[in-house]
Amino acid sequence: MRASARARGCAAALAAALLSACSLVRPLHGLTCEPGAGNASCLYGQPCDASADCTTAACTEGVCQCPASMVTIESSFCVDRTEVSNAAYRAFLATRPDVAAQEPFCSFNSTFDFDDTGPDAPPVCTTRRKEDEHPATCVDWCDARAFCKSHGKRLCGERHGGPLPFRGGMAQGEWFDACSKHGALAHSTGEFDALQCNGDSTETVPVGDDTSLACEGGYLGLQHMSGNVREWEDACSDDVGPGDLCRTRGGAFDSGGALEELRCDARDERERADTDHTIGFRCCSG
Ligand SMILES: [Ca+2]
Ligand SMILES: [Ca+2]
Repeated sequence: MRASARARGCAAALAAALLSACSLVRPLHGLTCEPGAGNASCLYGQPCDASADCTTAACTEGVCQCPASMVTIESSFCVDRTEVSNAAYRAFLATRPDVAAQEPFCSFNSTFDFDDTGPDAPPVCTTRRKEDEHPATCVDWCDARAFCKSHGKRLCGERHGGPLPFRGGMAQGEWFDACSKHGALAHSTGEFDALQCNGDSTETVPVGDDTSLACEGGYLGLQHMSGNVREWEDACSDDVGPGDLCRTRGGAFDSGGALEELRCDARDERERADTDHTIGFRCCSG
């Protein structure tokens, strides 16, 4: 039964011409798809027994697919429909995630909490929009990484995972591909849509949901890739610690409507430990 389910899943994947073979090796991890191993070794379209088998973070009817809360990009990988919300981030905090489980370059990060209270919090963070539906801001790069990891996802970076070269071209990687519809769009909405997107204001707007199509694009279902909050990406200058520079993408509400800042290929560098009311994130998988 299980073997035949696998066979069906594999056949479906092949029939859809999603991937060249069911034994495809994950490019960056050297893993071969092993349904049932629970080691996130199977790519989009490959067979699976459980979601833990999939790099996409979801196994549906025996095939690795993108979760409903993500958009499928070119039958290859998955990107969160929206920026991560305060509600989602608070749910993560409620699980009491362990800060000791971070990589050495994040060992400085002693808390995953929002940096919006107490005497050391940046003033702009103490006044950030904290409602459930607004984006999670005032979290550093390591906080964002840990959140994504807790969901079987990752910060968007190289296709199928791993960091992008910090000094490499900006027109590459999962986040850019999603925002630009694989290079076809300058902004996620094509021409920047100043009415629908939040690129010239004083605060965030809600991240959006299935009933709100505000600032939708590059691919259908994605929202606020241009503007609202700039988004942490897995692209850092070094693997040392809090002072490493890491990229953010897409511009934010404080971009003053500057089209150059809001482009899919715009670069904005912030320190890994930086927290700001203009910086949020979303996750990728697959
Ligand atoms: Ca932190
Ligand atoms: Ca954004």
